[in-house]
Amino acid sequence: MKKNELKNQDPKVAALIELEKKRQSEKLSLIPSENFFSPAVREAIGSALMHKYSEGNIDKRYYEGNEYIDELERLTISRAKELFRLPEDWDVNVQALAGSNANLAVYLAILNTKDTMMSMYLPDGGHLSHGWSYEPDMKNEARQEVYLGGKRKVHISSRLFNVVQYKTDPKTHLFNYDHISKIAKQHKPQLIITGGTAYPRDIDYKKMRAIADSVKALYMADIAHEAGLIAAGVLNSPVGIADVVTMTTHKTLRSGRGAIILAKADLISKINRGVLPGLQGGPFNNNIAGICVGLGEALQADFKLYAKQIITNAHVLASELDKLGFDLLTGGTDKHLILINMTNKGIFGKYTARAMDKAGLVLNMNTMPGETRSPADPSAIRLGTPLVTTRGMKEPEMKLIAAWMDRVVKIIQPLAGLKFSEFEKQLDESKEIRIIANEVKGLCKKFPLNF
Ligand code: DSN
Repeated sequence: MKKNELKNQDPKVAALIELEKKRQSEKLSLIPSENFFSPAVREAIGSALMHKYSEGNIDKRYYEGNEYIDELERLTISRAKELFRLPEDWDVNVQALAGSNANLAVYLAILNTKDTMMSMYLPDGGHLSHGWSYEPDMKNEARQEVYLGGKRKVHISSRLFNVVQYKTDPKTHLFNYDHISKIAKQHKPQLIITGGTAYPRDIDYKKMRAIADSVKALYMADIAHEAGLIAAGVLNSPVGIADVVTMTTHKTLRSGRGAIILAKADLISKINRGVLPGLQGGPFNNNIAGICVGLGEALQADFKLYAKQIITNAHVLASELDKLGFDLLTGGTDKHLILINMTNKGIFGKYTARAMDKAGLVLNMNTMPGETRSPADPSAIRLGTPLVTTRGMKEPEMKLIAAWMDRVVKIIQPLAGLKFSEFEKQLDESKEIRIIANEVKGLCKKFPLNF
């Protein structure tokens, strides 16, 4: 390949890539589901493996020429087994293209249409692929103890299955296992699911197992957010406790985009058929190579230090924000993510998230337990520490981030009543926001990304 091939052939795409690299370099991603991959992971993802079709499983492909792909998939599976400390009778699928596909493949393997699944209510921190349907009357739903689904069947899982969703405790916003158990006994689901995107606390997988056993349900733990922390042994692991564990590979696991499914071997063979031909065509072998390299990195001793630092950073950030009067849901965090109810600050998630972004602090608006506002303009913001920790940041930098967030909120509080377009205009004209953005950029320069 000639030097600057992309730039010469397609300068428009090349320019967009350069702009995105600059954006990533000069702003801090605090989105808890994002991370930054090593050059080795990125090299594997960009490799010749992307050209190969390999529908099927190891040694049983529908296409010729898969001798090296078989070796790669075998190696990836063996690293996943080691990293997640799999029991002898468990096995692995690494072919699902994304977390939602991984979850759907599990449903295809173990449920019949109209079966009942029980998962966490999405505004409380659950995930779309756990049967989400939306009910526009959020205020009424916020008062109910259990969610039986809304009018808009948003995710395909809500069209295929009967979905019951448990909520967190209305006061503490923590899992109330007695309450979950009561709902399970009432609704007798075939599948119980834990996991999601915005629950800041660890989960007692043994209690969930007992609840599943009490109603003879299978139990799936979706650990997409926590996979790296669980692999490193700094959070509880559901492996060997749940029947199935699904995860994405690009969050705390830092292994490029994709998904992994872990389950007892007899279930994995059904799940393999759920992935292909149930849902997908050929796996993305280049992504599997990225996952393989990332798992290799996660098996090194320094990954445990990284995982510990993610949590230390989240604790420091949470405690600083708490001191500054931010209303932290559940009072803090056990892991990498923090959820903040912005109501007491008089400015909600959408406005806050956009203002933070203009100041170089990239996070996202989010719903929260007891949410009464629309998901398009919810009450909360969500942030986390995986990517800033990858950049090498530690406790002192977390204190800086909290102080910048406080300054941004003070700047925008008087603007809360404006229409969003007018609000954005004011942000663009704000000298104070520009000053913070420059300070953030200065910190980013000290912790560069290895492009
Ligand atoms: N988009 C992911 C997250 O941000 O948590 C979940 O799919």
